[in-house]
Amino acid sequence: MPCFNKILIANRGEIALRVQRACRELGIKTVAVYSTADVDAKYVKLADEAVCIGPAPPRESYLNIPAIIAAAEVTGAEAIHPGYGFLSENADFAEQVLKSGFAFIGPPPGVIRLMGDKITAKAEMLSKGVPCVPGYAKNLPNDERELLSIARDVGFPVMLKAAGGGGGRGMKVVSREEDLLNDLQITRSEAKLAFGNAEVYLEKFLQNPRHIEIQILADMHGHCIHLGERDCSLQRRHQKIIEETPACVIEPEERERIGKVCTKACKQLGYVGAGTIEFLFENGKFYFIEMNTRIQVEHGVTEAVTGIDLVREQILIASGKELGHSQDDVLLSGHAIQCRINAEDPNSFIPSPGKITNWHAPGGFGVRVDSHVYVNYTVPPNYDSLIGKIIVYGNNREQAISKMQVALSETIVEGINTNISLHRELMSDENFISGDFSINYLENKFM
Ligand code: MV4
Repeated sequence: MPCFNKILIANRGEIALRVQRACRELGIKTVAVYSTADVDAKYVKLADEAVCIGPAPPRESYLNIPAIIAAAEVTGAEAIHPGYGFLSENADFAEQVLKSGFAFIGPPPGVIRLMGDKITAKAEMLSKGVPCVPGYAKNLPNDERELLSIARDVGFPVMLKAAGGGGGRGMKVVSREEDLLNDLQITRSEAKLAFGNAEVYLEKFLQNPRHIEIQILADMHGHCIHLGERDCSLQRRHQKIIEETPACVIEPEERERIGKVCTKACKQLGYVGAGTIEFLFENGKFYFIEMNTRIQVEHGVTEAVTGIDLVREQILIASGKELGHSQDDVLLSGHAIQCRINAEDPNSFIPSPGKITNWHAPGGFGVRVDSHVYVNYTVPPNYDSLIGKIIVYGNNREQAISKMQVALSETIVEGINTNISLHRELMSDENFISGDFSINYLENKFM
């Protein structure tokens, strides 16, 4: 007996295909939803059923809550998987899914809301013993004297962050005392406009950290496990480019320690499903920044080293099953690296939508390609530029890098520009190979 009979996948592209495969393996029927820009998409053709939910602009289709819920109703789906992006971290969506009688494949709306507000998220994590960036985890006062005293205690440079932001939106570094009040007012009004929330908090600005995130899985029965970390430091303008696990800077004892801290906090939070706790890591210390309450683009590297199918687990958890793995079952072995292949100009990073006239995906032992594209597929201009992910798995980091070099050498994409040349360059970059990089590395290298 499958846990659900039919799942609606409220997403597009490679993740829609990824979720569909997990459903099919579990014997669950799938409903795809698509915009008019995605009529010819592979995930639409492969689904058991497909429903058009609106025109190309995301607001009118993949973010159109009534259209998605109506699609679930007419097809008789029992659960909705939101993928990543779009509505995946929208607490109101999760709430409406539940109210309409469907299961939501993700955490409870209350937890999504708590983690979506970066002030309440940080306050929760602090109260549960998770190490955070030193700062002021409340809405800042507007009184200049009070404000200065807070910032001086934390120590300049500081970073102003909007409670409604996250993922790099609504942040400002302040180096000089005389700029603080003005920068707060600017950050507040930008935040009010962008997120409808003018609350801003403050942290010590960490100058050269790595971005390390911990993957967790929690069921409805109070069990929670961690699946190690991912190093996502190689990014540009908050778009991750390369992710890997394990991080070369984390020792096994340190992993166990931070993993326990995370699972303990998630149990106390009543977390359910797959989640990621993001940290900055500097001088051997972890500092919590945000929690992501969705499956992430980079989940495949964790799957490679743990052998655990995270999307399958998400589905089973949402159906009420107990976790099929205890912490002692989770053995991390080998090393995995992911390169995100984007349809973009390799120099300007400007998106490069259009028709793919030739496509050859790499293969071989330890090589996984998650992609929705094919020859003659047209990458629409309306959505993000990810056209595929190459994930390699080797016994150690050196082997994984060699595998990625070979995989990239085999990859052919013609008709559009891609960042494959950038990946080829990075796989033989001295600092990447030695593991000597931080969140600033890519931007400095190409400036
Ligand atoms: C920071 C920081 C330095 N100090 N917070 C950016 C995305 C959001 N998740 C948090 N971010 C940052 N918060 C303090 N106190 C630097 C960043 C940051 C960053 C973090 C992770 C990965 C890439 C980044 C790129 C630029 C800035």
